[in-house]
Amino acid sequence: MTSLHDRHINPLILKDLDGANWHLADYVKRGGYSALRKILEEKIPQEQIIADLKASGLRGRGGAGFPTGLKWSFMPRSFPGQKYLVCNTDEGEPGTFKDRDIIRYNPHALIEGMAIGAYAMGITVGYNYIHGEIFADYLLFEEALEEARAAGFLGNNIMGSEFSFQLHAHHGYGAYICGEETALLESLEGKKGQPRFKPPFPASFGLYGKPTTINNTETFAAVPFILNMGAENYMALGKPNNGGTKIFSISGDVERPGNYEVPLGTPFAKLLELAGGMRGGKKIKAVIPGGSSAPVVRGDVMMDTDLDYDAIAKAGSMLGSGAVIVMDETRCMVKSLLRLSYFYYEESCGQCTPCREGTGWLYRMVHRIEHGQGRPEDMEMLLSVAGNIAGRTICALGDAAAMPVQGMMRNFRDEFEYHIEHKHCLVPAYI
Ligand code: L3W
Ligand code: SF4
Repeated sequence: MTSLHDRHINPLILKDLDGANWHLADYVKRGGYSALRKILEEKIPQEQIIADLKASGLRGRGGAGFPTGLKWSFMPRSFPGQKYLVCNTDEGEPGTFKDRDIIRYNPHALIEGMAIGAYAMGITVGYNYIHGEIFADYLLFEEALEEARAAGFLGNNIMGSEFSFQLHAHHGYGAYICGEETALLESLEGKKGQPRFKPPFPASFGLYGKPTTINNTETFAAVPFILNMGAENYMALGKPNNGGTKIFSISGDVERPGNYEVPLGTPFAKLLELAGGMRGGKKIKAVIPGGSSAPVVRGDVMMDTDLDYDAIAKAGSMLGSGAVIVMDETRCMVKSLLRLSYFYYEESCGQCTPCREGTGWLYRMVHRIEHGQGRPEDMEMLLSVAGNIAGRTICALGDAAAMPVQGMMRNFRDEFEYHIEHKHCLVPAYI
């Protein structure tokens, strides 16, 4: 799936891309590296850049929505040893496919954003950890890094200034859990990718135990645009607490799945319209608005919901990474949950008992309901197991496995009960 269409609204990162214009010269023609140049030429103070990011309202685009300016302010500027900057391009959340398009079509926006971050936090070394299953994009990103080094935008004394920043790419091997920030750091250190207890957060104990700032690809890529257009103008694109634009990866039963960059606060109905509407004119049944970890929302509720952190939370779910999975009236919710439950069972790293055992338990229960062997007590048991995973694990994968179950029980309980009672599906297509 690609973003190579022009059905965006006020796009920044995905504007005017054609698949061939990802090179440095094209990016410079689009105004690229001017934010970094201005910072270095005018010696803009580090605190000013962080203040601008805070004013822009930019929130982490990887899933948690943590305020970026605040995160950057955690980096101890006077720390005597090595500090690191890390980009998380380990995009593995089912439904999410935006970050690969950024490194594929606009890699220099990410490189410039990371260089600005490194300057603002006084960091000299950075890594971009790229998902193992997009190896061709990793190779392209390596090419973009070479272009930036050759032009003096990376390396020693960038653009003749005193600022030096070495940026390297690293590819993983496709494990979902390596997208969790501390598992990513373990993997980058060459160890098994298993999450660490937090706190301490990477801000104080990160890569090789040193202070580290980790942001998502889209977060870094937005930075040059924010500084060029001004923090207030960026904020004004969205709405308070939800500044700027967001790339939504829309998939499922829509006519034109793909990546659409729109202002935060855009109605879901408008995004669906950009994506060509429901495939074959079918009726909308359900939407998972923020990647597979987010609870499902009923289609009619979603049609009245705006795409921003607060509105989606009000609808009982989360904006997450912006992966919008649309399901039409022919979709069986039991079958959908079966697929999701298998994913988390398969991807659990196995460190914590509630997640390691609970994800398998959830999967086996949904499997028997789907296959006509469900028992009436399974309904409460599903909720009980999910409730005993959520909040009791080292990392968010436990919560991510529990939330889809809780969302399905809240919104489509009748479908599960029907499966158990009649031993087949309520949806005509599956009978
Ligand atoms: C210093 C503190 N730093 C928090 C930092 C923390 C992290 C960020 C957010 O999960 C979510 C998850 C998935 N001092 C701090 C602090 N930080 N308090 O802020 O932290 P946190 O713990 O809220 O979230 P997280 O562990 O980063 C991320 C959800 O995203 N998700 C997953 C998406 C997957 C992808 C992908 O495949 N690309 O994006 C989808 O919704 O469930 O809730 O940096 O260190 N006091
Ligand atoms: Fe591993 Fe699951 Fe525990 Fe996360 S919650 S550390 S994935 S076992």
